[in-house]
Amino acid sequence: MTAPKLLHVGPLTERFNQRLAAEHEVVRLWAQPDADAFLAEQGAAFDLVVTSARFGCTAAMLERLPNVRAICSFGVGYDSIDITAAKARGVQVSNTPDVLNDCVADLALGLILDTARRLSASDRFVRTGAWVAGNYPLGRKVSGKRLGIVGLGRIGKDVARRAAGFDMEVRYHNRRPDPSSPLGYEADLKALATWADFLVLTCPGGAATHHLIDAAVLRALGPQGILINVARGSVVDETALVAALQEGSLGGAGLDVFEQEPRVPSALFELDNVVLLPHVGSATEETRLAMEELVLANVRAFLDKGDVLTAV
Ligand code: 8YV
Repeated sequence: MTAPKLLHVGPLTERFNQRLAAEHEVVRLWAQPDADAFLAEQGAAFDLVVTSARFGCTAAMLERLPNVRAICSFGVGYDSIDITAAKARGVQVSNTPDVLNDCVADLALGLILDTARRLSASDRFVRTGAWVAGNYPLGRKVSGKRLGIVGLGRIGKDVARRAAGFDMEVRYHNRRPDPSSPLGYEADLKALATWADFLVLTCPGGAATHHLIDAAVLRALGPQGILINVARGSVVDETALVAALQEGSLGGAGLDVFEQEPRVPSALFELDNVVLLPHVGSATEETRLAMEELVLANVRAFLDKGDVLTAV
């Protein structure tokens, strides 16, 4: 019997790329001179796809991989993978849930503190020598404020737990109330935004949440309100966000994700009440290693026992 063949869509760390290739027969799609031509000619040879939230796996790609039976992805979000196409063909899909909850929740709190207390902006103030000419303007208090969470999943709950340490009052919006949560539920997203000082997005990306945060929600959050996005750029209407920040109808924003990564609207570079991060929610040594281990464990479990460990 020939060894199962893995298609590795896009590079992760060199450590991961090498470990995967040491354990399995792997072809690196990104190393092919013409990926489309390669898939058209050789796609039928592959049994399993290894990808990530960034590189995904579209229905068109899956069509060129008629013998693939599993997609193992690095990352918790799977909006870049065509789950419907995969399920229709009986292809298993795994992601890397839970191991990144702490780091993404930590980063959400970091963005709350940074936008409200202007950490990055006041660091720039010191570095550029502006301090000698006068004091930095006042920021806004975090402790005791109202925190609205959009998407109370595993990461949202970890944000809520951390916020309790800052004596924050927390309410959330989901499509349906979560009976396991003691937190206050708000069925109306605009009402949550009106109530909240900080609105933190921890919902999945994809069609169901596309532009959920539109001009009306931003207006409801208001000129003192701060939007924090550690979810997906697609959840926010970025054009409306830029306009709200420019006209001052929104107080500030802490953003780890954008609609067209790695492109960030240059209008945001001009605004000091905005903190811009390059999608680093899970990007710590510890968490990325745990995510890598979980992808490898999913691949092994599928090849040895026929089922991935953490199916989406
Ligand atoms: C990673 C992420 O940056 O887990 C996710 O869904 O967005 C991040 O943890 C991403 O997986 C890298 O491709």
